[in-house]
Amino acid sequence: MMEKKRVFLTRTLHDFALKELKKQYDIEIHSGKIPIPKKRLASKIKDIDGLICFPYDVIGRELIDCAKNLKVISTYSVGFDHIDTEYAKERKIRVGYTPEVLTGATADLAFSLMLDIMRRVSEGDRTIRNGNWKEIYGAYDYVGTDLQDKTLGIFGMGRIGSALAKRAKSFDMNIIYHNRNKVSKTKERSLGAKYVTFEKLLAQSDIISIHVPHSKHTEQLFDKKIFKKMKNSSFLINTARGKIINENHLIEALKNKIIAGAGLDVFESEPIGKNHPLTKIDNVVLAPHIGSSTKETRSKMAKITIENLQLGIVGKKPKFSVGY
Ligand code: 8YV
Repeated sequence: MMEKKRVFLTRTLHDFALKELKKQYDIEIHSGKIPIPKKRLASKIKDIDGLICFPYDVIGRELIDCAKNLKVISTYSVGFDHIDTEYAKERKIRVGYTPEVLTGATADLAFSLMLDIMRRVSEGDRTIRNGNWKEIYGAYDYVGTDLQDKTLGIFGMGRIGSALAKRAKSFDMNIIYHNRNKVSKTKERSLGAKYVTFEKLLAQSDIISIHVPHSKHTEQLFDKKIFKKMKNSSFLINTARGKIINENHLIEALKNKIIAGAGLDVFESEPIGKNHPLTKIDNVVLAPHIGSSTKETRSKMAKITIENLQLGIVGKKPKFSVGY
């Protein structure tokens, strides 16, 4: 009998997914410290045929070099900035990822951060919980900002950016976007979105929502120079990757009211604790990296992660494949 192929998971997945994997492969799941320590992963990757990983597992060149039989890296994420995909390709290792299924959930979260920061929902929740709601608010108290008629600037008009535009349209917002390439005229019309340069996006938006991948081109792109180009009354939303923003500069910009507020689901280094400087600022709403975190979406992601692995492990192109 042929020996079963070996698959290693850096963290557990849904029961249905494990059951499916066990039918075909010899699987091992890391338990204990998350993320898996580098050394442990390096020793595990040696003899496996397939790897299932997560965005906090750094799969660099050195680690890939430890692999002798690896055919596929299947990440449980749409982002793949944690994987050296160029080198994986060179080594003929397929890389699978999970776009599409998490588009709606992530756009919903971006929208809820925008609503929350502009209408001060979490801030109000803190006010009540801290016992600071002493009298009914009057004409000038606790005012937020309308979404309707405001200009939403979408930075990155891919799947998630487009889904956000669709939502914003029904809230009567004006939508502008910046992207490496303009989207088709038909798509622009259906989304009611207008292409602008990056400079115009910064200058005209009342809210900027980030939907680009993290790469060497976008690393720390949003820094103090950029914040100065944004309106003082504007809000910044980030559900993409924390490293796209210079967090220290953002903290300064929020404290000094260079911009009005921010809604963040991602951070330079995660998780952040209760003493992180961002937790001391009122004009920011924080979420613990939950963009894709709905029951429905997370199980769809597991299904695709497995499908990608099953294809890649026999040398086929994963259903959603990076590079080749
Ligand atoms: C995480 C994400 O994968 O898809 C991405 O790129 O960052 C998230 O969906 C998820 O939180 C599991 O860690």
